[in-house]
Amino acid sequence: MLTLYGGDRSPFVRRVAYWLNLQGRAYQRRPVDLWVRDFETIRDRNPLSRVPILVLEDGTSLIETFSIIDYLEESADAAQRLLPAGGSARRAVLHDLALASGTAEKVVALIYETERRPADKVWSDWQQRLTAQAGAGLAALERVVPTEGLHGGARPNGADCALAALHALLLTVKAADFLADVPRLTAFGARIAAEPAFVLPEFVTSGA
Ligand SMILES: N[C@@H](CCC(=O)N[C@@H](CS)C(=O)NCC(=O)O)C(=O)O
Repeated sequence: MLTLYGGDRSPFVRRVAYWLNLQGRAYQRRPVDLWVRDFETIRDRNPLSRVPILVLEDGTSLIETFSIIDYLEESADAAQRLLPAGGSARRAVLHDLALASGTAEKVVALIYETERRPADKVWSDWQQRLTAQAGAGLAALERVVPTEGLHGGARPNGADCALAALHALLLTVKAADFLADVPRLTAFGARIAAEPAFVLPEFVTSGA
């Protein structure tokens, strides 16, 4: 069986988990503590001690969300794929997926800056830069988040996975109230949380 390493606070782990669910793939989940307990032991799966890691049935470890998604798309039947096969339709979904993923990267960096660093070592200029980048990403996403239904229309697509993962992350941020400025994403997040594939009950709620 496939094994997904990482906890539900990580928007990258979440994106992979949603993708697996939507493709109907069986997998087990392994939350990790990257800060203390598993920092060294996880290195034989990813030398960077980073999640997500997807371990295949033959023991191969896949790292980096985009590479994991590439594998899931490439190895799925056409009907299970969450990205259009090619052309402008594929580029459009990948654009919105990348924007949501890049925004999540900035929010994660802000969380590291404000929650991981000792308070007397927080660099406020950097914090402001990250907040501005995340805010600009969110403002751009507000223009592409659907006002009703899903990004993928009748069926969730890869951009829905990235948007849902970003929304879930924003619910946990202490440093800034991003959700106040993104009503469309907020409504979308509430809608998509009702979809069975987007419910991750086994995940721990606080880990990376
Ligand atoms: N570009 C990577 C980012 C993964 C990432 O930053 N994961 C975080 C958890 S949200 C992590 O493992 N952080 C620990 C670290 O970077 O030291 C991907 O998409 O897989």
